[in-house]
Amino acid sequence: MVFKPEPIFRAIDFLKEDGEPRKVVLLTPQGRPFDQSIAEEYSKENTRFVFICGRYEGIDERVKTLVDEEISIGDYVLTGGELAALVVIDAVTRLIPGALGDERSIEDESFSWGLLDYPHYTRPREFRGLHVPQVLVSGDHREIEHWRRKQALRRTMEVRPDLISRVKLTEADRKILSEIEASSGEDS
Ligand code: 4GM
Repeated sequence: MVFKPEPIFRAIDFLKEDGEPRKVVLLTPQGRPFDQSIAEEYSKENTRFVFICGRYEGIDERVKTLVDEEISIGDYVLTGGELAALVVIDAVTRLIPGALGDERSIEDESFSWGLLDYPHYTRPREFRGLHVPQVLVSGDHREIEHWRRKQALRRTMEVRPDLISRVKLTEADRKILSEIEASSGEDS
């Protein structure tokens, strides 16, 4: 089953009656692959968004004349575009200043941008025989930053090596990467 054009054209016409500019996004498996950089881009666009969500096999091709951009959240098919729209809305709104309280550390995110996150630990220092790594309780902030960057680089290398090539690595990063390679197999 495919959505016919008329209800979607009417809905968009209705939304546009107030004359406010809007960016119209269609969620579809054929769209531009959604990622953090698109989330950043959208969060800075000072406009309203309309998300068109198809169902089953999609929409009448003519609906695309209403669309500014087609987005896909991943290489799989959903029964409807609604969950894909929610994913985009969630990833974008958390980047809008004030949308989250102080939960997000901009400094932290820019530090690890493009890499996977480093491991996090909370209190207590020991839980059921599982210990927080010593460096994190040392109070040595330079050592802690180094450890975190190394963990982020290591995880990314192991799980998503494709991401490494897209990150701007510093000299210090390259040094850490060679340390990781040299000690592969060890536990540090
Ligand atoms: C076809 C055309 C998005 C199917 C438009 C939507 C997966 C995604 C649908 C549509 C979807 C995705 C509905 N399935 N990967 N199904 O982002 O809205």
